Amino acid sequence: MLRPLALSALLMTSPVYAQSIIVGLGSDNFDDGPEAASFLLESRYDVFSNLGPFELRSGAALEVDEDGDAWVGFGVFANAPLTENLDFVTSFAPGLYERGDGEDLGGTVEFRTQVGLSYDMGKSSIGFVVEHKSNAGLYDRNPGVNSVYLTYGIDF
Ligand SMILES: [Ca+2]
Repeated sequence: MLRPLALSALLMTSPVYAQSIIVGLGSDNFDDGPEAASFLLESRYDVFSNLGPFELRSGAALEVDEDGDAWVGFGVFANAPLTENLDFVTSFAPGLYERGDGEDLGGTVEFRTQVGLSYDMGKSSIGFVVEHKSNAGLYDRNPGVNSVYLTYGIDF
């Protein structure tokens, strides 16, 4: 079920559509175990609005980890400058989770919330994000899972 969605996410991350692409390497379930190496791929589109100090962008995200768990989502990404080059970043994205051999998160719909920092290097950026996935009680079981990523972004 997730394969067409994953393919769509990959197409959406095409430079033809995206303003920037972010790749990340990290750890799924780093705090609770079993931990798994995880890969992140995201796209960001143009700023569609501002909210206080935040620039708001829409974007797509795909995560696949070592134990075969996958999540794909689409949501809102916000960043606010802390210094000339350093941004506070946060995002919220509803998504779909397909369990491999890892955590049973309770069901397919899982919401991802991120906070982190991003350092702007002109046409690229490096960052660090911590994230939490939860189904917000849609299912009987909702253990949630936390992940961390180091990220590298390229602007087009
Ligand atoms: Ca996992």
